Amino acid sequence: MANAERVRVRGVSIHRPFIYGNTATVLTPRERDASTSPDHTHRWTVAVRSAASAPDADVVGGADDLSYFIKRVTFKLHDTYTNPSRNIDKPPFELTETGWGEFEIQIRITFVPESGEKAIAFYHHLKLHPWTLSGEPEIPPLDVAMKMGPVHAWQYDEIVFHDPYQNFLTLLTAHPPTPLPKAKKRPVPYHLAHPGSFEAAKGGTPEFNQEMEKEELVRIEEARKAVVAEQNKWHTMLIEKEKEKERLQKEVDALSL
Ligand code: SLL
Repeated sequence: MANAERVRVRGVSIHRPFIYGNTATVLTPRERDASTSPDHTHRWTVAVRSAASAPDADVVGGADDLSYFIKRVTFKLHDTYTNPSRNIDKPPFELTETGWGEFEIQIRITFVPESGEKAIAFYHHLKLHPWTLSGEPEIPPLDVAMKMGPVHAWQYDEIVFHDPYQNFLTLLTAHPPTPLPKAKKRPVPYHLAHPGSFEAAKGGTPEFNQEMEKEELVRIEEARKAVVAEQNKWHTMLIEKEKEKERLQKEVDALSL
């Protein structure tokens, strides 16, 4: 590689949106009978994908091939799995398994060598059981869960590269990500906007859209206001109690004279 390409472009940050998460379905009684692990109840797929979905695809995300900047994705499963550390070296960067329990999956993304970037690692909580509203039983029975359709648990994120090498910057700009759809056309890939997966199943496979970011900002702002209001309430309470303490202390002092 020519030396000029190994120059970092200072002051430049470039990002790539991506999603990570899982989809899970309940195994049919027939699938369970045929399985060598009859205690397994679900089939799930964990994946790292582009945020935008391909038109009419029945998967969440994955419109773009990310292998121009991702070399390997390692999914580190629970120790109950044989060879828990699974390397995926070509797209799609995903892994399908069966099992009976939820657990934390460590996801490690290794970038192409010309990036000069360190690998990044984070966790995803493998979700098998449907999102429920508070007050509902935590985990619906399997036959009910099966009727509710696939469970989707996906997180949107952005990988930011600071001061990238010139050659890596050239590579990234040659692969602009497919933009997310502006407006909501399908259900969103988590429970907040559509409590209960029945609705999700009716609306088809969920997808990320640009409105979700604005909606999240509104939620964050509302939460911030609620925290400030709560702080003010307790601060007022504290001052009142301190005054009361002072008053009572004076009474005690007067009595003990
Ligand atoms: C739980 N803490 O108790 C979790 C552990 C483990 C999940 C979940 C099967 C592995 C196999 C499997 O689903 N393990 O049989 O290969 O819920």
